[in-house]
Amino acid sequence: MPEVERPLVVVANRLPVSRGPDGWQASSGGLVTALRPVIEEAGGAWIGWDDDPDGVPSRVDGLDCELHAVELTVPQVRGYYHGFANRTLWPLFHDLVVQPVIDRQWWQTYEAVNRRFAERVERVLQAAPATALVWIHDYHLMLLPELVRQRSGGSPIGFFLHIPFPPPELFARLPWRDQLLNGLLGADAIGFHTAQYRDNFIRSVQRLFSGVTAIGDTLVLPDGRQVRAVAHPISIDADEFSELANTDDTERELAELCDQFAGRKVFLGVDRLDYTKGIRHRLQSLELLLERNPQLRRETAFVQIAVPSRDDVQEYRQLRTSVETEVGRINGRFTEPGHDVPVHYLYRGVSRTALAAYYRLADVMCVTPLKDGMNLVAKEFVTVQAASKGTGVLLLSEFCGTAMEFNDDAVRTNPFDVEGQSYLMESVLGLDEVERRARLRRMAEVVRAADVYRWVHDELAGIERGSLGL
Ligand code: GDG
Repeated sequence: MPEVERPLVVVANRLPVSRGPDGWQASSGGLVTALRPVIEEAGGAWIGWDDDPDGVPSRVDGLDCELHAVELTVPQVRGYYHGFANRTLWPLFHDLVVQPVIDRQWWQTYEAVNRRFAERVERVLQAAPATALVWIHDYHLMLLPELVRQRSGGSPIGFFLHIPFPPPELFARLPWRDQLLNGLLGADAIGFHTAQYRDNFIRSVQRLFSGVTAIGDTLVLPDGRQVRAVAHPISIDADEFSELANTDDTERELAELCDQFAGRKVFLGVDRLDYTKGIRHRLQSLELLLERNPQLRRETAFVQIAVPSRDDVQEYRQLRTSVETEVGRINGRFTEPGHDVPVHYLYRGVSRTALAAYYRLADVMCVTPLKDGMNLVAKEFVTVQAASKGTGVLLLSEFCGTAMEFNDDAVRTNPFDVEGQSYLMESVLGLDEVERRARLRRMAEVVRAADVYRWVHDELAGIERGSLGL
């Protein structure tokens, strides 16, 4: 556990709670799990946007943390969230996989909402029992570090970006590039998943601001203040996933799936339905694979879990239509009379137990994003497979953060090369079992050695050090 004695104030777009059939509960993600011990030790608060019509409670069972909901109007949500965050920043920061929309009204709303968050942070800090550490998350709140600095009374401020930071040539296309950099530079430490994203950020600062010096991972601003830009890869709770791999419930779900897919090799995809995840390219590769190999039409199954995401945004609705058209075409072309369809498409999330069972079932896990900050699905898969002595292969895009950590133990793919990817899908089926296990073991060791607890520790310690100018 990190040696943090200060109260912690986390600021993120969303609060870490959701309303289920039995009332409000803490979210099950790795970030919340990893922060729980820190918050319980030193006290803490979480500030985030509340979109529940009846409001969010100030505490929920199982999470010893004050919840502070920021209410936003419908036009604010439209401009700040659906607009600037998800249609301008998201595509720009994912290497223009689709074209970002530049809209001045959205930008003004983004600024206004960041100010609203800053006012709330100020109020929470004033009520805190001691100088708190403020930890701000993600691209929705890039102006917040500087706004908080102006009002914080000396609190250490950290920012973590969960998505890639683009190369300076792409970032420079944004009309408000200087304002965003200035906002981020209000932090004492800025965290990125990889050294490459951090270097992109440092190069952008140097390209756009004169008088900033970079010494290693420290930026010295013209007024002498120092800001650290660090690479801290996010991860998962490896113990939790290792346990989940072998519970009775997981075994039960797995037994059902094994019956359903008996005698077939299973390819698996698990993603939010997002155009960055490479789902269409993956399906096109599958189509080529089945076109070339008629026997595989009966001998393989492709399961795609597509978790609904951002369906208020036009590009996401279009993506859903094209993915579903693709699935229909493949099944229409290749389903043989008396046999199951080749593609099983689930447009929904599944329970964590079912997810673990699918990870165990998969012979080939396809994590093939066109661009992805890290990708936790890949880390979860290798952890579950290694814990259950599986022999699954990870087909991993070279354009995600996880690829930097797994090196050649994952089978690397370039998802833009649809045909090349289809040959890889074919060849991985022939990989030797001993070799597969050894690869899984090594990848699972990488995940265990740098799990989400380590990430929280490194981040918080880095923010403390940054605030002391060390
Ligand atoms: C962003 C960045 C970065 C998925 N399907 C189900 C389900 N999931 C869970 C997975 C995993 C999480 O959702 C997805 O995390 P990813 O990292 O893969 O992707 P993003 O949602 O795009 O996350 C990404 C991440 O932030 C963290 O910084 O790695 O690059 O884009 O944990 O398990 N969970 C359940 N059912 C599902 O069907 N229960």
